[in-house]
Amino acid sequence: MKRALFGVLLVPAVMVWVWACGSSEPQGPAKVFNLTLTPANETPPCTDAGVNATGTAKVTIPADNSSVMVDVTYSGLSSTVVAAHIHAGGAAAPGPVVLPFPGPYDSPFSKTLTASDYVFATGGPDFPTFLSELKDGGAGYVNLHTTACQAGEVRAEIQ
Ligand SMILES: [Cu+2]
Repeated sequence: MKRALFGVLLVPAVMVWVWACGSSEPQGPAKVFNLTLTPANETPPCTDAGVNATGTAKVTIPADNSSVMVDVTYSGLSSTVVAAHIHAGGAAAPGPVVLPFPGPYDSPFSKTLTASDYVFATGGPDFPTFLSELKDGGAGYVNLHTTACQAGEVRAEIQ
């Protein structure tokens, strides 16, 4: 009787322990976003943007939130790409740069960013938590900056 009771209590205890450990590190399934970068997504749009400016960004975040891979293509931009980033924030407003991509930026380019590339926004989450928020959508955006559009020429919210 005592032994049976112990078993009944032990099973939920183990389940709670497994659940607690699993949630102590922000993780989830891998996620892939296929985004279209457009001038209209800039806040505000750059008046000097190329009339045919466009781009794509494939953003891949693995299950363990250890890195984010970004594959970018673009065409029709007004001028040379001088910087490319993931910014924190929603689609409606500019947000801080949190993951600057190292150059060069010739299309197409691929970058893999890890915690050492991460620039903490004031009061912002740590790197794996930020990636977990990116997976949920609406927490950051890809932005390409050019000579003529220093504040950004094409942009896409990661969602
Ligand atoms: Cu930027």
